[in-house]
Amino acid sequence: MEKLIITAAISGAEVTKEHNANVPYTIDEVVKEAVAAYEAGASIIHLHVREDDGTPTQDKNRFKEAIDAIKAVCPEVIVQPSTGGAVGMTDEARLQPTELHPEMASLSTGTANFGGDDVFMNTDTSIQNFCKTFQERGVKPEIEIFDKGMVDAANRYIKMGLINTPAHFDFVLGVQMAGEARDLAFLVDSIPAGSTWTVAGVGRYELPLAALAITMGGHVRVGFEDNIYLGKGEKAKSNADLVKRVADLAKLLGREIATPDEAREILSLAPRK
Ligand code: KMH
Ligand code: ZN
Repeated sequence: MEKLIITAAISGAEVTKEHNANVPYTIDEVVKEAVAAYEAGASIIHLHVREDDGTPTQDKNRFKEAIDAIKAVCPEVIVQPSTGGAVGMTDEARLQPTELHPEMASLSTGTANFGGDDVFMNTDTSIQNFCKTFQERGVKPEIEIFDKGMVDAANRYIKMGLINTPAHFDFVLGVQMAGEARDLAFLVDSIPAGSTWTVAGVGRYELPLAALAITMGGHVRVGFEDNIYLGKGEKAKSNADLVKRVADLAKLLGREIATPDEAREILSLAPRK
């Protein structure tokens, strides 16, 4: 089985210091969390950025500042900016980090309910525009899947030539679609042969889905964006705690951890210059 890629989604846009005081807002906090996650075994940092007061932003200068600061300490790590941003942001705002030509960025292929009145909106027109922008800027999408219809949509965009293959999927389970074993199996069975996939289990789904992905040959995303707890009522002190737990589990199950350069090979990204 190929080595395991661990992604650390260190900050998110919706989780706050009120939920867990260790959620990073400032550039220094972001770097500290990214470096600790990398040292614990993460090869990809899925990145949202905030103003110092915690307000989510897609400002490309803030992304550049964060990415440059992370790369100054960990030149090898893959930084994957979000183009989901926060609920309610415009497409124009959300696409800003792709102007920096990152190796990868997240791209959702459908709309999802985020609880209450919050809707993470992605119309067909928007998605096609996102896909074209990714292609023009040479950015590989991590296709963020919140339910099965989004896989079907992604498969249509692939057929239309709007998403290059081999594609890479991230199944974010426990927001809209549940995260039981059968849900993951259904999704994995629905993506094109030759694709790679990772799973981000939200809340209580994080650890069981990580165990499944490790044994099924997929990859794993963890971090404060998805889950702030290590155990019932026990808040993680750092994203590194959550990464380390997956790395330990992988070791126990006999799966080696990929370095960022090995992750680049697995994901068909260009080798690092
Ligand atoms: N914060 C959500 C509105 C992504 O990063 O691409 C969108 C999100 C998905 O987190
Ligand atoms: Zn995200």
